[in-house]
Order: sequence, then C-alpha cells, then structure tokens
Amino acid sequence: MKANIAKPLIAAMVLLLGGTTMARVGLGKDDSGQPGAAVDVTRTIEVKMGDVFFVPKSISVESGETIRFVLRNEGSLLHEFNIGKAAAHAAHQKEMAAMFQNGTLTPSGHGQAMADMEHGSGGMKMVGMEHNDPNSILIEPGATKELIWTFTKSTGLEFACNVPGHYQSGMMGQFEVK
Ligand SMILES: [Cu+2]
Repeated sequence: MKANIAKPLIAAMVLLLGGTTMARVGLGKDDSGQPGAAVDVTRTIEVKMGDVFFVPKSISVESGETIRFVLRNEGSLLHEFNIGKAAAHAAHQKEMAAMFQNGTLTPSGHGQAMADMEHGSGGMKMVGMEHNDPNSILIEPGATKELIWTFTKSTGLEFACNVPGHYQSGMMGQFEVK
C-alpha cells in the first residue's frame, strides 16, 4: 500500500527536479525561442542602448544556444530590449503606447504607479497594466539589466525597443540564427 502512494510521489519529485527543461519547452508561442536558465548560458553578449539606437545592430546566434544579454542604457531615455518578430513588436508597441498614455511608463522611466508596485509600498496592488513579458525588459537611463534567452531555429527574429517612436526611428536589429 505504501509503495502505491510513494511511487507517484517520487515520479512527481523527479519531474520537479529534472523538469525545468521540459517546462520551458512549452512556453514558446512561435519559433522565437524561450526564456533561458542561468545554468544553460553558454555566451554573454553586451548590447548598448543610446538615444535612439542599439549597438550592435545585428547579432548572430546559433539554434539551441542560451545567451545572457547584458543591456546597458547609456542614453537619457527609457529603452526596451524585446526579442520577437516584427508582428509581435507591432502589437507590443500598441500596449506600450497605452502604458505611456496612462502614466504606467514615462519617457525617463517607470511612472509612480509602477514604482509603488515594485517597492511594495503599503502593499498597494496595481490593477492596471504591467510590463512583465519574459521576452522583454525595460532599462532605465544609466541602468544595466540582463535577459537570458534560448534560441531556436527561426527567421525574421528581431530585437527591438518598443517605446513609442523608437522602433520607427531605427531602434531595432536582426538576429541571425544559424
Ligand atoms: Cu528605445
């Protein structure tokens, strides 16, 4: 009797312990890749952000590679590093425009609502929008942040800043996935 209960329990534990890779496989909506784990990182790539551009303008990666992107915002404006295809960026630009309109985001950083939420002041919960997609990160002026991504074979993958007007001003680049 004991064994009958223990078996599924052990199976569940094995799944939990060894299942991180499996769990991540299901995340990708398309072939853009998926959030990566620090233990899988094989290479670090630094990307600099200015007003309004990325350096470098294109990045070569290999399918299956997990990259740690170190993202330095050397400009005076808020910028985003977002991994996706053109259509996804276009959709996210609409979301971000709304966040700028309602004050969740400001040209130089997070609005007060976001700051309250992040610092957990008074346990206040923001009911509105938040910017927390795993394929995207916001970098305030002068800040450096990291994003880890595992690439799969894909075409047309871009990194982009979807702060209103930035993508259109050329703040985007191509991933060349080999
Ligand atoms: Cu930008």
